[in-house]
Amino acid sequence: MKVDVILGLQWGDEGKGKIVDVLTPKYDAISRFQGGPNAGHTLEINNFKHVLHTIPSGIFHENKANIIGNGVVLDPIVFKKEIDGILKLGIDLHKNLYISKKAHLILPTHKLLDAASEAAKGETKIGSTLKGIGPTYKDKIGRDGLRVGDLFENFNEKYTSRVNAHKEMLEKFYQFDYHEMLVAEEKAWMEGIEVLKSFTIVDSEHMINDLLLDEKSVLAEGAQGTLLDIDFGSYPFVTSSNTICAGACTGLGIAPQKIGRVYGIFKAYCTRVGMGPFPTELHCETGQKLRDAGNEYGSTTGRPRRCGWLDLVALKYSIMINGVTEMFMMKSDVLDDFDTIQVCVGYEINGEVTDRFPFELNEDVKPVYVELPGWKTDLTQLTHQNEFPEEFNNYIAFIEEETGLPITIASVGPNRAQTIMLD
Ligand code: 2SA
Ligand code: MG
Repeated sequence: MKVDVILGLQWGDEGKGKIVDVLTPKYDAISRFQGGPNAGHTLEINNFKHVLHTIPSGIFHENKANIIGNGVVLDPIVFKKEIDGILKLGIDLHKNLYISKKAHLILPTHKLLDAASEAAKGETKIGSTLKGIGPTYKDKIGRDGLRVGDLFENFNEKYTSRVNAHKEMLEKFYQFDYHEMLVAEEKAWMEGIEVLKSFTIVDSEHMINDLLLDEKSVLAEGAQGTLLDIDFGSYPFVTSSNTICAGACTGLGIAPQKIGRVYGIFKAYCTRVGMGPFPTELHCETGQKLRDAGNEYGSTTGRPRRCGWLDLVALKYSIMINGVTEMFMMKSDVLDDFDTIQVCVGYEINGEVTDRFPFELNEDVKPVYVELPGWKTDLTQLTHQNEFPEEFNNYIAFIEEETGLPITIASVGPNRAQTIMLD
């Protein structure tokens, strides 16, 4: 068996949580391979909305293994809150949640370093979610990180040594006053690790490869999106992990030939939360209309998301980097009320039009649009492809033709039921 991967082709918030939940019945195990509580995966079940940050989106189905892989960075405070929230729904995850020994821990001081670093950048800040993601991955790559597996041996010593080093940085480098914040955070953190330790901590790379040998199917759930990838995103306005398909190999410990299908998820338009370039962004009323219709506010931080038209230059780049095999188009219904819809098919850079994603997306990059007629129909009530208005079919066909890939799911609303399979 192989691992199928599901990932975002834009700047995150494409609707991965919903789709993982829809696909879960087909899989035996669901795993997260990168990122941390900067992710907000929203699931809406029977009109009840739940946002997950660290835990894989398969948990609302029984008898599925949910695995937090080695590539993830885990904050015990957020983890405990998530577990408590799910427990309130009557679901105890102790039997079907597994955590990699090699996943790195977000320490309370990592979050303070994130805040200090963003404050020091001023105008040039990244727009981080301030969950400590960057500083934790910095320590991981700098070979100074603490892992879940470290909780069981001489932990206090290791913890104190790391935290002291961070304190020195906060004081000397950033002149950041952390004392009060740290006291409160440390208490919650220590409570969090007790909850964490009550779960099954595993060698997740062995677990996943054993599952494959046993003919079990595994779905790898990406977080954020391809255009936020540390290598291929709009650096430095990116997150600190590999959000792309290759990240599933390193973040789970599976070989490239064990990757099966690669599901690429995109929204029928574009959004971005945080700073950084966004060629098709709309600063006008149309952008606000998209934000209102799509309820585009960050599910982790509540920040308004920037909105714009679909960008096929960026989408094709993401497809290439990930080796996408099929696409799912999300939030199609958000475009229900537009007379015309624009799609970016090229970038004009210094008078020349290209469809290649450039090294830098600066103000010289001007989107070239094709205008398509809107469908002016309420898609949310539809249940089958044969009910689609002609203009919506044309929109799908246009994207398929431009990208050379099939769109196999069109989502027309937040509920599980509003997921239409296409022939
Ligand atoms: P970070 O927190 O240091 O990784 O932030 C670096 C950049 O990555 C962006 N980023 C995200 N973009 C979209 N969605 C994300 N998750 C949340 C959501 C975000 C929220 O689902 O809505 O609630 O605000 C996410 N996480 C990180 C971030 O905006 C920076 O541009
Ligand atoms: Mg999100």
